[in-house]
Amino acid sequence: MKARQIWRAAATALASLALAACATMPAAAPAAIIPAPLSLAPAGGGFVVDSGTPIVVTADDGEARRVAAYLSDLVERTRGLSLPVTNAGRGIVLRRSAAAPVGAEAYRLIVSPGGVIVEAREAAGLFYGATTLWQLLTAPEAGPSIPAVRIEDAPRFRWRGLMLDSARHYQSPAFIRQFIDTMALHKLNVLHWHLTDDQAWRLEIKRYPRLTQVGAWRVPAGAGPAADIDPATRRPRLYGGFYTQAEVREIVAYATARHIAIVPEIDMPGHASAAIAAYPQLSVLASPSRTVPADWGVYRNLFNVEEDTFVFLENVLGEVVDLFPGSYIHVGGDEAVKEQWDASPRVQQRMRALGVADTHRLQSYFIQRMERFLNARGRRLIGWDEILEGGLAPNATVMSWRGIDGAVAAAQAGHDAVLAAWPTLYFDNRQSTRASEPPGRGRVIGLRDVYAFDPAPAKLTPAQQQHVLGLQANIWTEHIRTEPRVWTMAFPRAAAIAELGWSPPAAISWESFSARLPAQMARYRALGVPVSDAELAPPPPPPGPKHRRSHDLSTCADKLVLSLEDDAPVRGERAVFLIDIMQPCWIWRGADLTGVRAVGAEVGQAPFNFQIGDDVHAIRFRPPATRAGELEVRLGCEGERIAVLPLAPAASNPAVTELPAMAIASRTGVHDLCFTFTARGVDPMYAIQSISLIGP
Ligand code: TNX
Repeated sequence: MKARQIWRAAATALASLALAACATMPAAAPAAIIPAPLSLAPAGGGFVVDSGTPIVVTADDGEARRVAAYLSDLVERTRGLSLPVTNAGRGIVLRRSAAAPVGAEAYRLIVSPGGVIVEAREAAGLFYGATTLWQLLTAPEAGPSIPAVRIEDAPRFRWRGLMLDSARHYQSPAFIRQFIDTMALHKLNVLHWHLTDDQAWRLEIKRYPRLTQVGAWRVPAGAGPAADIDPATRRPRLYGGFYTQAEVREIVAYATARHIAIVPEIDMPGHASAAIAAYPQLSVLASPSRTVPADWGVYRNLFNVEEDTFVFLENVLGEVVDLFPGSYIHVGGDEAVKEQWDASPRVQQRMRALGVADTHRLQSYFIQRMERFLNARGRRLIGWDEILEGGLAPNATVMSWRGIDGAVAAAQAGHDAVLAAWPTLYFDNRQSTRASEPPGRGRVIGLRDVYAFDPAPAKLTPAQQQHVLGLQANIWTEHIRTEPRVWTMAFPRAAAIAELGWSPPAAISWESFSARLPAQMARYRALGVPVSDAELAPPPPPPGPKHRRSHDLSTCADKLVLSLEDDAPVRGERAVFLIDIMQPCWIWRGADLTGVRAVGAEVGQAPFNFQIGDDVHAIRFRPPATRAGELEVRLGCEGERIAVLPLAPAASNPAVTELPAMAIASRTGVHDLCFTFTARGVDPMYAIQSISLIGP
């Protein structure tokens, strides 16, 4: 007991010393709170929290008791302290109070030598106050004593979100819950859940069981998966999964308890191939494909506009509304190429009957019908910015992904908007040039780029800015195949989204944010969440003078650069290539050829599984001289060809193959080496894994 008191006194003294030292630093830095609070005033002394410190709630406040239990559990898991929840005593008081700051999400947090008080008008505010307290308890300087402080806090925006694509790749319910947990610790409050797409339908709909029986399963693209025979069916093994309604109800309750609204997305009228494979009568075509496709990109498949199809979609939305209690239902609306509608006599006939002049207006008619259905059930429709084309539904909210123009147009028309702008808020982009980055889109969007996103663009007048509900980042998962990779792509970039969405403009400072980042990284470690260390890791050593991986080379153009995962082997480690699929061509700038006698290469093949329409004809190759084709090495892309490496050894190996090195004439000095493959077509597409210059 004695020893403990002395330790406490020492800790308190240390803490106040630390505080004195911190007084000259920016206010937000020592507290290491992300997102930074609206206001924070350090005070004298501190309060010791140790095992046994009670969390005190009034007996009749069930909400406060729930927040207390949540906080106690979190502190136990991440600090190893066990804080009992009680109805009396000196410790951490959680209370709802009419004297608390105004706003459902606002709270006040006071730490003084006498104890901690978290107060808010509503449960959400209390919850956010508790997460801030948890951050104080897990800041690097958090010893047994937390420094005295007074925090008054409230969010800048109402919509602070992440979109997770569970269609392209499936994540387990356990993952979704942990993802929700982690969002909540950032005061993020919207999970936009992308549940249907061309490549899968992931939500159980009782009335239409084939949506998940058929629509949730596909054979992944490429030769590897095609040859991976499932002994049970003697057909290629299917990839997929879906969420049962029971699982969804659990997930929704879990999110609700963490003050996160789930906005489900049922994509229409495009991105509909999986639904059409399950119920071909929904198609514009007479005999559509009965299998769920596995290519990425934009399919031409649209729902038809028969009355039965609207009834089908309304029945689906009826079940969706029953499952998801939040205000917003997302109906997609993106990338609906109108080709099939334009070409179909039956669709044209329906358009005449409906009095709709063109197919853009038909999309508008379609979305408006869905809006009427949702509004009648007390819900609001939200869609991607294409729902502006052909006329916006009267009460719709626009999710602006093609830059911020959709938000500008929506706000000008008096509609609400959410910013989800490509490319900065697209977390399928890689976050550094390191070869260890998970696969993704090739553009580099680092933490700092995300943090620099302006959620109040000057292009919007102050009145229009009132219509911006907030922002979200989108985690599209074409190239994010596994759960650990979702973590890495999402965090800590989502911490920047949280701060942009919550903190006041005056608190937005990269210097301050990056000073708070190490504490946040320690929290991720304590939570067991495998996030990206791209921002804090030392820069990778410069690539060697004789060996380069594709990520260390430049692409010759910047058309559609992907960091693409090999499709083979089907199980186990796969190679990742940096490749511009519209112009597969790599440059090693300034290669020193002095003494180099031969060039070697490791190459892999990626299935060309991209629906890019006529753009595919713009991908050009030089003609091959041999059956399997060749890798050609030139001095500059139009210059002298100095080596030809036949691809025959790679032709029968779907995984990475080391080609025999080819001798080159001796040269001196530095040169730009250009690498291209000869080919007759795009599929499969060869890619460079690495190049070696072989010396004397
Ligand atoms: C465009 S953004 C899409 C998605 C893709 C994404 C890939 C939007 C509304 N549609 O279907 O997954 O690009 O980055």
